[in-house]
Amino acid sequence: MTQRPIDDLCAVLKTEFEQDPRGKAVPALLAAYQAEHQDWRDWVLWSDACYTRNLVARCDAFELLLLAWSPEQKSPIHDHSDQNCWMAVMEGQLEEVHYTLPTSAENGASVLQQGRSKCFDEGGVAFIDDSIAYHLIQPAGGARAVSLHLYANPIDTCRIFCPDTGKAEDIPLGYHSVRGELVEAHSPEAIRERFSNS
Ligand code: CSS
Ligand code: FE2
Repeated sequence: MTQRPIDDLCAVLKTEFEQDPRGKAVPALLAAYQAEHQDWRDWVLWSDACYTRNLVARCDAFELLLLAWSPEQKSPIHDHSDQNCWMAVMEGQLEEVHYTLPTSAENGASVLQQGRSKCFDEGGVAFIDDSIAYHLIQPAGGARAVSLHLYANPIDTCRIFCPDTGKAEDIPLGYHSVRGELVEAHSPEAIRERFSNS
């Protein structure tokens, strides 16, 4: 694999997680990469059907993905499988809406409560984990957007929630491409195998 600035970022992130599993330096590292480099653009794919998930790198400690959002393409409300999630805005603007799941008094049913909404501009870095909230992400301002997501550890499945009933469902998280190559069918095992020596 050719070494690119985004690979240098991965190497630095690896060292960072070895030294500090909480990843204190991650927001600054992602912001500095966004400010200085453009090579990520080669690996961003667009789809009319949904936002795309494009894998950059994966190891035991983390995975790094580029997500490409056309206007109107929002994520479902979802959790992060007990992992940490950082999101750096590479292009455009993204809105994050928080949701919490209190148990209602009536027959134990759970309804989602909408929390704060926040817009992140180019260069901004968001952080979330399940103790903070669940969330949905969508591009803001009617323009497309690209974000760089760091999940520590990698997330292969997450829970998504119906906004009206709070009903949860587990879904697999696939990749549309890996380092610029389209992936037809995603298998977590195949991806793990491919990145096992990186
Ligand atoms: N968690 C979503 C994006 S919003 S953080 C995903 O990885 O598809
Ligand atoms: Fe998320």
